[in-house]
Amino acid sequence: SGTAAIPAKDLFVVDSPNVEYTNESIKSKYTYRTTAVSKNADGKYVAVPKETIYDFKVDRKIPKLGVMLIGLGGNNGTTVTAGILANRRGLEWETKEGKRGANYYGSVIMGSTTKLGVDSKTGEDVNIPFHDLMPMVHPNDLVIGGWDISGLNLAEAMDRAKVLEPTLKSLVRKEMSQIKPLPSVYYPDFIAANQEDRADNLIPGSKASMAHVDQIRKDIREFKAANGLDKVIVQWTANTERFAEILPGVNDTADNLLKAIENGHEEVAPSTVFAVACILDQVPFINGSPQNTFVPGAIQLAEKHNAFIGGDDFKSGQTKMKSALVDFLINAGIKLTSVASYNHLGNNDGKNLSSQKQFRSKEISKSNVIDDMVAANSVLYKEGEHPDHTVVIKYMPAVGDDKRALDEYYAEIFLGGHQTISIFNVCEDSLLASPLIIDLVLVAEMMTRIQWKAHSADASEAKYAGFHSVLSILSYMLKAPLTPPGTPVINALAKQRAALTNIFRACLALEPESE
Ligand code: NAI
Ligand code: DG6
Repeated sequence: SGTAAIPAKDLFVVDSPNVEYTNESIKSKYTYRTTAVSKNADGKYVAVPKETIYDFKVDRKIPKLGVMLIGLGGNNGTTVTAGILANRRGLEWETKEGKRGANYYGSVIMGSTTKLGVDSKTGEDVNIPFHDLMPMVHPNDLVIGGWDISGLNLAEAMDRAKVLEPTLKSLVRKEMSQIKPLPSVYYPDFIAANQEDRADNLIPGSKASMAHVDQIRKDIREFKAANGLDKVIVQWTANTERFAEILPGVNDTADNLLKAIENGHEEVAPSTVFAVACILDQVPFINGSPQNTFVPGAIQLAEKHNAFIGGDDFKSGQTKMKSALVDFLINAGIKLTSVASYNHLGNNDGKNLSSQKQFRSKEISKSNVIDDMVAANSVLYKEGEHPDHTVVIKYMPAVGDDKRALDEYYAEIFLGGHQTISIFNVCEDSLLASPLIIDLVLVAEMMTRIQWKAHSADASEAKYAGFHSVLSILSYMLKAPLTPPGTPVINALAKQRAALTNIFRACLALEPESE
C-alpha cells in the first residue's frame, strides 16, 4: 500500500495489503462473508458460511458537480437552494430565539458520524464524520439549477413557500432572485387540477413527445457547459403525480416506452419523460416523489444504457420514525397489531395531495414501509398475517409547511396485554426533506465513481464494471426504495444505514463493524 500518495486533507488511511492508493484511485480486495441457507431432504435448514472476494476501485477525483431539480421553485427546491447558499457563505441570522447559523443537520452524510474502528490503545470507539469515509463532493460546492412549471424567481418562490426566517431570506435574497427555473413540461392530467394557476413557465405541448425529451437533454448539456461542470445529477422534487397505468405495448419495455413517447401516448408522465431524457445521456436521475416514474420500460432503458436511477419518495419525518420504531418493536418481540398515521399539512404539497389520485400515490408509498419487518418475523406473524395500517392526509392551509403527523402504534405484549404508543410529530417538512436531497446527490455521485469485479488473478482493468442501474443504496433516504428487478426491498432503517456504511467500508477493504 502506498500511503505517501494520501492528500493531507484526508482524515485517515487504511494500512492493509488489501488496499492500494494512487493519486487517481483507491483499489481494494474485499472478502464478502455471508451465510448461504438451503433445506435438506428432512426439510431442515442447512447454513453454510460463504466467502466471495471482490475487487473495488474508487475514482478519487472529486468532480465539479451540478444538481438540477425538477420543481426548483417549490418548497423543497427553494429551501435546499437557500440552505446551500447559507452554508457556503457561513451565514448567521437573528431569530426570536437568538442567533442561528447555517448547518447540515438532518443530512446523514454531513451531520452524522460513523465508527471507523477501535482505538488500539484505549479500546474506545473512533468515530469520524460520515462525509470523511469516502472522497465525496461537499454540498457547499454544488451548482444548483433546474426546472419549474412556475416561472417565479427563487427569491419570490421562497416567499411563497413560507419556510425560512425573514432574516435568513434577506441574506440570500439577491442570489436567489438571480435563479429562475427553466420552463418545464406540464401534462395537466398527472397532477392535481388545483395546480393549474401556477403553470406559467411551460415547454409547449401537453403530452409526452421526443421534442420534450430532446429539450430536457439540451437543458442539461447547456447547464453543464455554462457552469463548467464535470457531472450533473437530476432529481424530481416536483408535485406528486398520479400513478401511470402499466400497459403492455406502451411502458412495459424500453423500446415500447420510447415508441410511446414518440407517439405522444397519454399514459407517459412528465417525470418519466425527465427520467428517459436523463437515462439516454447517463445522467443519474432520482425520484423524490411517490409516483411510479420508473415504469418497467424506464428501468429496462436504464439497464440498457448503464444509467443510474433511484427512488421513490423522500423519507423525511413520519415514515422515518416508522421505519425505525417498527423495526425496534418487532425485533423486540412485541407484536405490533395496528398503525394509524394521520397527517395534516398546509403547503402546496398538501394542496396537491388533497386530490384523490395524487393522494393514492402517496398512500401507497407510505403504506408499504413495514412489510419487510413483519414478513421477517414468523414467530409473531403467521403466513399472510399483517398489522392493520392506515394512512390519512388532510390539507389544512393554516399550518403551512409545519406538517402535523399523529401516529398510534398499538401492540400486543406478554399474556394478552397491550402497549399503545402515541406520537405527535411536527415535521417541518421542507427542512427535513432538503438534507435528504443533498444526501441523495452526494451518495448517487459517489456511486458513479465506484467500480467492482469478481476477484481474479487477472488484474485487467477492463473487467471492472459499475453497480446495477437501480441504486438501492439510496434506500435510507427513500420511503419506497426502488431495487433491481427481482431483489427484495429493505425498509428497516438500521439495515439501510448499515448497507450504506458497509458498501463504503468494502471499498476500503474494511470489515463491517460487528459490535
Ligand atoms: P411544492 O408543491 O412546494 O413544490 C413542487 C414544485 O413542483 C412546484 O413549484 C410546482 O410548480 C413544480 N412542478 C409541478 N409539476 C412540475 C413539472 N412537471 N415540472 C417542473 N416543475 C413542476 O412541493 P414540495 O413540498 O417542495 O415537495 C415536492 C415533492 O416532494 C412532492 O411530490 C412531495 O410529495 C415530495 N416529498 C416531500 C417531502 C417533504 O418532506 N417535503 C417528503 C417526501 C416527498
Ligand atoms: C403528508 O404526508 C405529505 C407528504 O408529502 C409528506 O410530508 C412527505 O411525504 C413526508 O412524509 P414522511 O412520512 O416521510 O414524513
